[in-house]
Amino acid sequence: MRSKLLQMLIDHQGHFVSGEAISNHLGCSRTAVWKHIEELRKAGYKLEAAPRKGYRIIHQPNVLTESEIKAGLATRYLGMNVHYDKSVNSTQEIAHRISREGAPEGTIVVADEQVAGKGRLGREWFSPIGTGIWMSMILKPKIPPQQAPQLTLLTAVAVIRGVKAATGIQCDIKWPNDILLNGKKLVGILTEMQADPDQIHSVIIGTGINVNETDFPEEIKEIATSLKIEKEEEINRATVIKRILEHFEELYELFLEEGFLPIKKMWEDHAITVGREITARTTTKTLHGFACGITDDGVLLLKDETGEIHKIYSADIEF
Ligand code: BT5
Repeated sequence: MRSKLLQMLIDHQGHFVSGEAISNHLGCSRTAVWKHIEELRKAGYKLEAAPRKGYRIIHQPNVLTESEIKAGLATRYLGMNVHYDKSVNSTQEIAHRISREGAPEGTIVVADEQVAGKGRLGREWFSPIGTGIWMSMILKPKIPPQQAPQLTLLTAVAVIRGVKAATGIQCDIKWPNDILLNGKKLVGILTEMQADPDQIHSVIIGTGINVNETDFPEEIKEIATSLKIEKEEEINRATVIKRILEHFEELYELFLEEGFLPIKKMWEDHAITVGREITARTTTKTLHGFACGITDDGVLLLKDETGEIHKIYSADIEF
């Protein structure tokens, strides 16, 4: 009910919506409308009420509650279930648990803060309260487990498009799981799986996006940035989430129908890893050479100085 009301007010942003129109739309009494409006006010929304005109929205708080994410979200299933907590260890942990307990495909887990946010290989992900997007998506694709890493690249394209749609900001993709803005890390993606050798139970895709951070800890100060730092204005996190989910669902459907190839082409339009000298650090070795491209499966190809081509499945890349 609250998301429907919010949606209606957001759709008419700046204009009044009459109490009667709201009660008809929601199928509830005028008194019930008034109660919902009061609830929204308590949650931090500034709403103007005028006699005979109705209500209009003046200010939306920068919150990530279920109603805020769902209001105006144009997806069919992604984000239809939102699991929101103010503070968690890691949204990945929660997504794994609720997925095992039966949460449907498309469920998203969002938190305002992570106290033990995870990067790859046990690294830490800095996730302070109230500023960024710390989100995990639960997917249950019927694909062979070895194709799951392609979903990291698909997510990168969806995030690039979603951020562009919500803010106008154009970012770049650094293979495999980083999105950079002006050369600094804006987004990290972590793809994890629950699977048997030949069957996926679920893929949990974690996305950490620096949105309204103005400062970072010493260790990442030089390498990290946020949308606010670059745009010099506060960005509404729920809007960014909605646009990302919409692009993700569209690309995911395409991926399930036609495979990775169409996604690969879109990915290449934004990738800055390819066509340059790089150093790739895998867990077992360090390779230097020219990044020639990615394969049709999303694997990075690196040509070393002897001309040998190496397939790189996962690594940290330096330019
Ligand atoms: C990643 O790992 O980039 C994946 C990050 C995924 C985070 C999301 S948030 C929602 C979900 N829940 C989780 O617990 N995790 C996911 P990796 O490529 O290993 O990069 C980690 C490195 O990035 C760290 O060692 C730092 O150097 C740097 N880093 C940490 N926090 C950062 C931040 N907020 N912004 C930019 N860089 C950061």
